[in-house]
Formats: sequence, structure tokens, C-alpha cells
Amino acid sequence: MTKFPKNFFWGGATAANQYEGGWNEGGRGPALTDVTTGATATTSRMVTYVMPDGTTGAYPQFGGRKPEGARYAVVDGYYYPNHLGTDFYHRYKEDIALYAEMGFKMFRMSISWSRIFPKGNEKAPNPEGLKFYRDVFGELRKYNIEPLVTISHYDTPLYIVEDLGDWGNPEVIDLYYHFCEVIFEEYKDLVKYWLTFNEINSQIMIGVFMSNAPKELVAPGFKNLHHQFIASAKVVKLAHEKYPQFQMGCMIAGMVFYPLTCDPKDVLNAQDLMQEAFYYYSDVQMRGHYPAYARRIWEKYGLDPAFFEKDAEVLQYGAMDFYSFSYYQSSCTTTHKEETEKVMGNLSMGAKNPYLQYSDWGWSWDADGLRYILNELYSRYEKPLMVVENGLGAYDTLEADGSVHDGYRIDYLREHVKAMKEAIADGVDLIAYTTWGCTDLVSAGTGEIRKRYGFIYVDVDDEGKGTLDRFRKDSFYWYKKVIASNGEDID
Ligand code: BGP
Repeated sequence: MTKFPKNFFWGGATAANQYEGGWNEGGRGPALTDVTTGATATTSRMVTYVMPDGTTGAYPQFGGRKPEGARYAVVDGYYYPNHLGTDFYHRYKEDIALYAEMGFKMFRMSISWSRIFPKGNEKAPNPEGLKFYRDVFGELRKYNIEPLVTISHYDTPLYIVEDLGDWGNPEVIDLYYHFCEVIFEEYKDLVKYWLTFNEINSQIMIGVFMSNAPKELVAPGFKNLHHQFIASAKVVKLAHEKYPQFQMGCMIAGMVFYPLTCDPKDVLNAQDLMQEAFYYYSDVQMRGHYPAYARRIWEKYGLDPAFFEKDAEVLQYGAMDFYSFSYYQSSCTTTHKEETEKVMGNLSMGAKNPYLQYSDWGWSWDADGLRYILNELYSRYEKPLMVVENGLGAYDTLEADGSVHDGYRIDYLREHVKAMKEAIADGVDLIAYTTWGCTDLVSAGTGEIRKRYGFIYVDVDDEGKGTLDRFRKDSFYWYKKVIASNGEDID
């Protein structure tokens, strides 16, 4: 009987912008999420701004654009859920103690770039920001919990986004590099596992799935991304040369596309999507060069290959030590328009799969998809794998006695633990599983709190009202048992 490896990293995952709060405390500067409102499963988050004449407005986060002359601004009358997150900034000791109680071996978190460099272009870091993360890492070490740190998780300082041209500007590579130099040196004795960018494929997704998205809107995304690949490669080189104890990883939004029918055209369509939405990114970050099919993608968007190929020498140093990804659901794709009922997923969209059930936010449950993709990834890269996000976003009810009966979440997670075990039996070198939003936090997609993923319930609602007190859900006790038995006792 195959078992999870002895030192398997069981744990949970979070991101500063969704969890930390303290958005304007301790010298932190703003990020784009600080001017982004909350929404619901069916409405879009809005980004707010002020015009030179003082009038204010908002545009949809996905597909919208800031008008000429506008400046990002926090505007009266809107609620910005990321300002508070779920208050890790003030409650990290309490939360980490709860993680220790569950037996966590690993905790994934990100460093807010604008907490260390408020605008992003300063020479000297903000000492209060540095101290905050030092304290958090120290607290984790106290309980022997290994930190897994995402360097950039949807969190570029607003000044870089608005005034420096964001990742379209190659100078941002140097700013990111300097940020990494500082945090590597500062935390070299506390952090070993690093991820350079969260879901690096996410920024292209809108273009990939909106078949009517104009090429001119999608194409710049590939150029921005190229700058991120270079930035990532440079810091991987720095880490490998100066900090040999570090382990560097990529982080990709997991995409699984099945052909909806056995029409070979659907099979090719699924292959195309897997390349454009998923493999393109990790092929660069795991192998250190663009894959052969990249030329076809550049051609599709009218991009000059020379722009990408000129940096081949830099990219080759960027090959990662391990591969990490998020996995929530799978999607189907088809060329038969008449057969499709469209459904959403994490950063994706596809045809409805008749064999699967769907969450309240319309994401499929597909544990077999996790086993499938683990096998695909391991045979492609032959490097250790980490599942660094997985979970079920659901409505939870806090009972009068402080309990939360989230059997649906346990069912979802159990199936995925079983799937990982099967993948290990298939020969996959899987070393970590950190479930998403181990303490309830703000949803990236909708800005909601009520889309909860946690083992730990946080008493706060979508207007920021509540005590912020923490409560153990049924899944808390279940996961504790899973960890204690190293994945054997999962009932
Ligand atoms: C991933 C992000 C996370 C997280 C998760 C769940 O894309 O890396 O930040 O939010 O998805 O998505 P959502 O919050 O939209 O439910």
C-alpha cells in the first residue's frame, strides 16, 4: 500500500492581499487590490478612480479600463474588502497557534511588496514591514512550520502599476530584483522555499477564454509576462548562486481541459488550450526556454518572436527546483457550439461536464483531474511537485454554539487527498499539499468573504462587520486527523 512520504508537507495557503489587512498600517503603500471593491458570484469587482476635476468613477476589474487622466483612488461609498482581509496583520499569533494545533508542517503566505517598498522604487526598505514578516516567520519556526513564501501574489505596488507602466516596463524587472535581494538576505535563515510569482499564467487568461477579445488587448500580456519570466530567472540565478539552501519554484494556475467529445477536432482544441493556458508558462520556468509551440502562439497574436528570443540566455538560468500549482476544478472544451453550456472555473471558462457536480460558484469538483494532471506534470518535468492551492469555496453557517458543520468541504478535500495518494502510487514525486484559504479570507475573484475555504471560520461579513473572532469548523478536526495519520485516516 502506497503511503504519503514521511516528510510530506501538509498545510494551508494564503496571500497577503486577501488575508493580511492592515492596508495602511506600518508604512505600507497601496496595491491595486486596495482600490478594488467587493462583488458577488454574478457581479464584477470594480476598480475606482478620481478624475482631474474631482469626479469619481469605477470600471469592471476584468475587461474594463481606467479612463484617460484618471488616478486610482479610494472613493467614498464603496467597500474595499482587501483593506481588512481577515486581519492576519494583527492576529497572526492566534492563527499560527491554530495551524500548529492542526499539525501544519507548512504554511504558504506571501510578502506584500508595498509593505517592504511602499511605492516599489525606493532604495531602502521599510523597517516596520521587514519586522512584521520576521516576526511571522519566527512564530512559524517556533512550531516547526515551514514557511512557503510567494514573492508576488497579485500585489504589485500601485505606484508601479499606475506610474511606471506595470510589467510592460522592463525597468520593473530591476525593482522586483531589488525587492528579492532584500528579502532573501533578510530572511535567509528563516525561509527556504520560495515561489517567484503566483499563478503567473493568470494575466493572459481573459484573452484566452474570451474568443472575441481583440488581439491588441491580449498581445501586451505576453510581453508583460516575458518581463516576469526574466525577473523570475534573474532571482532564481541569484538564489542558486548566493543561497544554495534555497529551493525555488514556479506557481501556475492549474488548468485541465478535457475534449467534450471524441471528435479529433475537440482533442486538438483541448491540446491547444493546455499549451496556451497552462504549459507555455511552466515550460519556460521549468526548462529555462520557450517551447517549440510558442512561435505559433506569438504568431496568433501578431507578436515578433525576436522580442522573446533575444533573452534566451537569461531565461536558461531560471529553471526551477520544484513545480507548484493551484488546482480547483477541470473544464471541457469543444468545437461543437450547439452542445455547450458554459461554466466558469478558477480563471477559466469551458463547457459543462455532464459527469461532474458543481459548486455554488459553478466550479466543477474533479479529484480525478488532480491525479491526471499530477501525472502529466511529473512525466513532463520530473521535478518534485507541490499542490499549493486546492479547496472548496462554499457558504458556511456559524451555529450558536460556535460550530460550523462543513461536511461538504471535508468530502471535497477527502476526494483530493485520495487522488494525490493514487498519483503517488503512480510514481509522482509529490512533496506538499497546502489547501487554499486555511483561515477564511477575501476571495480574489469576487472579493467576497462569504465564499469561504477555511478550516477556521472568521466572524466577519461582506461589509466588514463582525468580531473577527476565529472558530474551528468540522473540517479543522478532520484535517488535524489527516495530518496526524499522514494521510491514512481520512474518513
Ligand atoms: C487563485 C488565487 C488565490 C485564490 C484562489 C481562489 O486564483 O491564487 O489568490 O483566491 O484562486 O479563487 P477565488 O478567491 O476567486 O475563489
